[in-house]
Amino acid sequence: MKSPRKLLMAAPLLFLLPFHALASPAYDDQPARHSNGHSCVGCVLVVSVIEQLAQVHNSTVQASMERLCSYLPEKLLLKTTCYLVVDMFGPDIITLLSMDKNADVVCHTLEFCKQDPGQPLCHLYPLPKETWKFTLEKARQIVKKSPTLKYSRSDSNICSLPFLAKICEMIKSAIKNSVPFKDVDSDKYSVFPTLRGYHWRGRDCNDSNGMAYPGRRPDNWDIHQDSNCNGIWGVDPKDGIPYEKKFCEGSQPRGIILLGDSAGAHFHISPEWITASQMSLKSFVNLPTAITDELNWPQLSGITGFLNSTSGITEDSIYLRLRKRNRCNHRDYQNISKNGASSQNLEKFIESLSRNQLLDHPAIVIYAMIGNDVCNGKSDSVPKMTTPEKLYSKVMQTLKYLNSHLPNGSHVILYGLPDGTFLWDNLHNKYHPLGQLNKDVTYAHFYSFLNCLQVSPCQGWMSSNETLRTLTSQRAEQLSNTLKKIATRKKFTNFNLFYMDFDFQGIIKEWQKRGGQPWQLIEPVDGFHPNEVASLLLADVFWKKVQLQWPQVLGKENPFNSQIEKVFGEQGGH
Ligand SMILES: [Ca+2]
Ligand SMILES: [Ca+2]
Ligand SMILES: [Ca+2]
Repeated sequence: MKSPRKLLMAAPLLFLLPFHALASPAYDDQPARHSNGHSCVGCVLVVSVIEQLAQVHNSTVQASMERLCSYLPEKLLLKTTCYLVVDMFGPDIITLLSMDKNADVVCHTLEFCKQDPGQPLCHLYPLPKETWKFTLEKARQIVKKSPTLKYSRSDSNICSLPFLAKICEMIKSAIKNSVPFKDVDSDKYSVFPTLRGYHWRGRDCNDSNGMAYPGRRPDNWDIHQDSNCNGIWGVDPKDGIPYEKKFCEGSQPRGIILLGDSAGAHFHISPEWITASQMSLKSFVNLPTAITDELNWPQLSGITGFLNSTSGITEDSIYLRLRKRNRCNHRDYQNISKNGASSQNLEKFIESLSRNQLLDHPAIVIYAMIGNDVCNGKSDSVPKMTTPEKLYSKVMQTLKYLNSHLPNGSHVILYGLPDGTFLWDNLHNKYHPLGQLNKDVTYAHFYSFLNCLQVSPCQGWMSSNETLRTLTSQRAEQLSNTLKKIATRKKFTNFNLFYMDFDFQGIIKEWQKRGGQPWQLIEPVDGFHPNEVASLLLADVFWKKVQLQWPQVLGKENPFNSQIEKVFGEQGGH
């Protein structure tokens, strides 16, 4: 009987995805020594939440598990899967938790966490008072007697489960190709939001016509139909002039394209999903959307976001600013980002970028591989970092690709890497969302748990080892200097090239001026990514700098903006 094991794997799947994504196994050609690292993190998260829900509601573990399942939406079969898992594994978890075993012990007993020979013991919570070996053996004895644990313990692929197969395929295909799952006319633009749909690039206004898509030069001035999806088409009955010609000709429309990593795609795990004290039915409403966007929220990102910020900050994304500057730019955005992306693997998905050199408007391309060239989860982190030489050759390759694909008159801006030492400095002694209830898990604990399992998104900066943090920052600086050198020395025929520092220190100062604290700019669950506020503040710094130094990049303000608004309203929205 193999399926129960798979079912149990399915629930943590929700929580595993992020860590999978962070550690970028898709690009990992060397299998991690702790092959079960992600399962271990997922198990510890889920069991912690169950334990804390029981504590918050002063309920039994059984009731707490049912409560958690009842909160989950039915979409993607989340609720059903949860109940199946409880049926199969609830009894063991109940037995262990009611004997005061913590999540680490439970997950080691159930073998989601394993201590490989010669490897350290990985745990999130403080170790039990009795020796670990004794505690674990006792727990295993108890579970052995349990009738429910007579299944195969071999690791299996959850995607082989019939009811998860389809979801898995959808997610896998979207992740692999970075092109929309639903795209009838195959122009890489979709009418469906997630699975690389319009959350990632402008919505297709005609999904049965591959020659109608955002960013193209209007076909015959869009007299009969909107060929570039900017919502502007038809003829002004007063003078017989096509609106697209009247409002957009000479306005130099342009799109915004991001080549980025998880930070650019706005990776975000909602703290509500793991905070027992605030958990309710509302907490998981957005989980299915997030899962089908690879736990990214590009629709709220600083570069290509088009929705109003959820954080109360009033700064707009770069895309919204370009649209405001020239309404002819409506829907012309592409977020070509991937979790785990770096200069070294961009070539594997750059072809998902859509720009026709002859038919489309020029674009502003932002190259922002801000971490993964120095960040990895390996315990010997430094030798795995990209060298300046390797960076140079891959970035030149990328730029040559862009030069042969971007319309003439485009602009490319290379972003430098930040100095990530602010992560440890600002977070290490703060409580992680899982540790807030009982004041037992700080970010220092959380980081060391991920490092131990070798699934950390950035061993180099998320480490108590100051020498390692300094080395990581030094390499990041060298890589930034290499990018700067390329930008000042190299010329390309179809675009101008610029370099910009990734000024995290600058936005920290700006945030402090507004009365905020630096730690409030970092994603609370992963303790690594810039959050929505940081992303929008960075966009603000970016915009102001470009406006001041290279205004030609942004193009002119379109004097017809208010008329476009009058005739076309929201231009078909996003
Ligand atoms: Ca399409
Ligand atoms: Ca189309
Ligand atoms: Ca149009």
